[in-house]
Amino acid sequence: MQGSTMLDDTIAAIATPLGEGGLAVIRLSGPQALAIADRCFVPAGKAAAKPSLAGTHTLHYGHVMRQGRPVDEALVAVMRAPRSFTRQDVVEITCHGGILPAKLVLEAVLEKGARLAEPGEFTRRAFLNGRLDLAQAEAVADLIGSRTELALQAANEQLGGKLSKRINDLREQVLNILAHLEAHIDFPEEDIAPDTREELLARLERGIGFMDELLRTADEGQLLRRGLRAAIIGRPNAGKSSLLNQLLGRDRAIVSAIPGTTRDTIEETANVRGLPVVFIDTAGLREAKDEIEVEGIRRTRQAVERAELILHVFDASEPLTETDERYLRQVAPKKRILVRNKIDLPARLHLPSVWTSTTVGPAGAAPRLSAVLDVSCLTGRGIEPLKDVIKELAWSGEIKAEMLEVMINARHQDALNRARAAALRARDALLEGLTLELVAMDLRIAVNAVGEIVGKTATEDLLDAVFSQFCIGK
Ligand SMILES: Nc1nc2c(ncn2[C@@H]2O[C@H](COP(=O)(O)OP(=O)(O)O)[C@@H](O)[C@H]2O)c(=O)[nH]1
Ligand SMILES: [Mg+2]
Repeated sequence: MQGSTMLDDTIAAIATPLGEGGLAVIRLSGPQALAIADRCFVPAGKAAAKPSLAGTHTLHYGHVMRQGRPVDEALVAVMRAPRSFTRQDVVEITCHGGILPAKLVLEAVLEKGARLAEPGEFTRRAFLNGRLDLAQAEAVADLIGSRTELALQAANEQLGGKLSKRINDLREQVLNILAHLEAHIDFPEEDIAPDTREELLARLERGIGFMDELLRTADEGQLLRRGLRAAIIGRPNAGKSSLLNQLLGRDRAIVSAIPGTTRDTIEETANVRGLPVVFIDTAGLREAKDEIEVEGIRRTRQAVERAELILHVFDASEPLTETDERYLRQVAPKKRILVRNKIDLPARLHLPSVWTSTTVGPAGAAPRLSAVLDVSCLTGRGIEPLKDVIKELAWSGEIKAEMLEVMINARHQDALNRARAAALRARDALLEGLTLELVAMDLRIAVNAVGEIVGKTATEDLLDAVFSQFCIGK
């Protein structure tokens, strides 16, 4: 069971990634944190204080002991409640960063009475003790997972409470309207005055308008968090692997003149004008000659299906082939960039205009944005303009600072959509002069849904869903 209802026990976990490194940190939180540290840590020096006697925010050198033997030398940091991340007593033991030292230090504290923490349980305690709201807690995970500085900036804004403030304001607004209505429900003989009704409607409209504004940041918020998926496709030898290497700025994929060198899909994230873009170098969609290739092609198909952007690479020194055209047709419904590679060589490629005009799709299908660019993966020419186009197609318009402040995630989007639907129903009911009870009911749904975002109205299930996505030790 998650620790939400049992803040009275003491949890422990390794807070650093598993593996060999310079240092590892084992974190403890709970009423017994200091007592447990006393039982397994021997401070060096005669005058040294035990953790339970140490002042808050102090650091102590000594040895972690287990079954009478020293496990490792360590630095112990003591942070007393409420001045800690969880607002409980927290002890952080920094030891050598091997898998075994970290594991044995953890064993030692578990043997002395701590319980192994669940994923995200430290942050969950910070939330339950009012140190962070739910949107801020999620920002901690975003911060850890951020892959570009822009994503980091957005996570920091959310952690600082910018989104939470706006959500709380919105909730206040709707609550206010609700309070007004409820006053009228309590005195049904006094019918709601027409100008009051107008005023409430106007306020409700403003609230809905604000929800719309927030909802518009959802796509970009997703993009910053998980990155845009861009599949690099094209016939063998067109220069797909060379393009991946150019976009990453390093040699990641094997480049060779032998067709079919790339048999598996390779995924790498690059920072493109501040956006994390996951590039997928594919094995090509040609007919397979052996089993490995069959699997490679299956993965390519999957990569293409999941991609939000296609980079279709052509060899500009060769005429268009039947294979090129087949690919063109296959990915026609997708947002794509046609990349004419090898422009350092004499040009022999002619791309029919049906494929190069910007919004053409196959008959019946929705037209999709596309662009055509010339590059040379040999000289690097055209790579920077290509990055500009990728950014433009992924993120229309400028990346504005105030947008970063409120970049909502999928959970917020879902809650806001429910809030918006309820607010619209309330507005229509008010317009149609339906009973105020009905209006109030929908407004209450809206208030609760908005409250979910910051965790004001949060069920155990919701908390489990949010915190289970964290790593252990966070
Ligand atoms: N001249 C020239 N050769 C290139 C260029 N890009 C790639 N090549 C060569 O084309 C061949 C195939 O490249 P590769 O990236 O492995 O193609 P893939 O099969 O599509 O992944 C290699 O010999 C590359 O050196 C380019 O811009 N100019
Ligand atoms: Mg390749």
